[in-house]
Amino acid sequence: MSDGYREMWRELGLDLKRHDELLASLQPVYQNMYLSQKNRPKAMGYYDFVVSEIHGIRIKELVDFRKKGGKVVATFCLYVPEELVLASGAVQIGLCGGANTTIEDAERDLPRNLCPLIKSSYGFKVSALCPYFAVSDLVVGETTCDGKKKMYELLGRRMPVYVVELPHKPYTKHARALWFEELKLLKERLEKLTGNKVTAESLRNAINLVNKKRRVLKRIFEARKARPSPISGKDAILVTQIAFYDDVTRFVEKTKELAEELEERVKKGVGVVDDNAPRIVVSGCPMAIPNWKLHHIVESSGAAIVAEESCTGSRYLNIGDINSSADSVDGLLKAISEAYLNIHCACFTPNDERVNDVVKMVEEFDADGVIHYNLHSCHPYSVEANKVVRALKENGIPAISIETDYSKEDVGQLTTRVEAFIEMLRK
Ligand code: BJ8
Repeated sequence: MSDGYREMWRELGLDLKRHDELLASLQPVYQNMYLSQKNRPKAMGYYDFVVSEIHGIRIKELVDFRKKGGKVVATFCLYVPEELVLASGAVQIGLCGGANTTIEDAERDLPRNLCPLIKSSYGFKVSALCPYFAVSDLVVGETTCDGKKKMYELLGRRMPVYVVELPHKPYTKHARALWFEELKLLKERLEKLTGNKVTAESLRNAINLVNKKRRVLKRIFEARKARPSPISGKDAILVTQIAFYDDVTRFVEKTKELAEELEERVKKGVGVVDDNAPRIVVSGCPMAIPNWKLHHIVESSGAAIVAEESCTGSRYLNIGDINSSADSVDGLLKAISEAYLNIHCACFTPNDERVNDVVKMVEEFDADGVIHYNLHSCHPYSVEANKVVRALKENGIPAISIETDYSKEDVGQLTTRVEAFIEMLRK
C-alpha cells in the first residue's frame, strides 16, 4: 500500500494509528494467501494492485468525485440495484464486512451472538477505520435478515441511512408490486440526494453498463467449468469482491482481459491444479473482503473451489441480463425489480430455488462435492443448511456443512474437517 495518502485519510477522520496497523496486518495475509499461489493468470495483477491500493487510489477517485458534487451510495446487499444508483448520477460501493478487526468495536453496541458480517460492517463505521464509510453520503440498507435490519437503525444514528423493504415471500403478485413500489421510492430518495432526475435514458444506460459487468463475470464462471480449472477459487472470489467497489467501466475492461486469458488457458488445458484435484462448490453466506478463510483452507488442502453459490458468486449472476428495451422509467424499473427477485437469498420463504441452484451447479461445474458455508449466528442460512445438504445427499452428492466466523481460532479444526472431506472425495 502506497503511503502517499495520509493527509487524505486524516481529512476523512480516520484513526490513523489503527488504520496503519490494519493495512500492515493485511499485507502478510495477502502475501501468504494470494501472491504465493503458483501459476496464477497474469491478468490477476490488476486485482492485486486494487487490493494493494484498497484505501488509496479508489478512495482518492471517490474523494475527487465528491469534490465535484458527486454522491457516493454505500450498500451491504445484492438487492440494492446498482443500476438505479448509477442512473441517478451517484456511485455505488459495496461496503466490506469480512474482517475480524472491527468486531470488538461493534460489540459495544451490538450483541455478541450476532453474525460476524453484521458486526464487522458496523464496526468499520464506529472504529473510524474505513475510508469507504467516510466517503459515503448515504447507506441504502434492506429488510433481509433481522440482524442487518436492526443494525441499520443503529447505523442511522451515525449517518444517513435509507432502508428498502424487500418482501420475503416474493412469489405473490402483491409482493412483487410492493417491491416495485419500494424501488420507486428509492429512486425518489436518490434523486433527492443527487439533485438529478432519473430518466429512461440514464436508467437504460446504467442497465446496459451493469449487464456488461455481470456478463464478464459470467465468463469467468464459465471458464471455471473446465477441468482443470484455469483459476483458483481464491482468485475468482477476489474478482467478485472487487466488482462491488471498483469503477464499473474499468472493472469490465480489466475483467475482459482476465476472461480472455482464462479462455485461452482452457483451450490449452492449462490449470492451477492437476486434473484429479477434487472439485468443490461452496454454498451459503457471502464472503466479504478480506474473508478468504475457507477458500484458503480448501485450496491449501489440495482441492479446487470451482464455484460459489453465494452473493459473492452465482447469486449475483442469477440477476441475469436485464431487459433495457422499455421506453419509460417505470418500464425499466419493472424489469429491474423482477430481475433482482432472481437472487435466491435464504431470507426468502420458501426458498426451494436455491436448493435447486446448488444441485444444478454441481452438475454444470463437474463438482465432486459441496461445502455448505455458514457464518455463526446467521439463522437464515444455518436453518437452510439442513435442507441443502439433505437435497445434495439425495442426489448422491457428498456434502458437509461448516459454521465459522472471521477469527483464526477454528482454523485447525476446520482444516481437519476439510481435509477429511477431501480425502473422502478422492476415494
Ligand atoms: S441477498 S445473502 S447479501 S442478505 S450472513 S448479514 S443473511 S445473518 S448477507 Fe446477504 Fe443480501 Fe441475502 Fe445476499 Fe444476515 Fe446471514 Fe449475516 Fe447475511
